[in-house]
Amino acid sequence: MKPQVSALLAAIGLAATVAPAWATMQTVTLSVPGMTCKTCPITVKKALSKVDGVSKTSVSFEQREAVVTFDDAKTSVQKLTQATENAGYPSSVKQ
Ligand SMILES: [Cu+2]
Repeated sequence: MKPQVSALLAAIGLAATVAPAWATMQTVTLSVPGMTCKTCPITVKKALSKVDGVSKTSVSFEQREAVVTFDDAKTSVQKLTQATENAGYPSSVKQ
């Protein structure tokens, strides 16, 4: 391998470890119909906040929804809905 090629690969590897250039913050609204009382959002918020890459979570009991801001390089919508489901509150993306 030519020296300049390995140097380039090392630079790419370093960049990917430190901060992927393609990482973007995304916000998704999840419909969480299973919330039945005012303490349910606490459980849902806690479950979502524990997901690596989630930076902000806002759960509304009245709207039965959770608005989540996350780093799409670290997590995905699927992981978010999985997290609420594991906590006992299946959710889906609100369109
Ligand atoms: Cu409840």
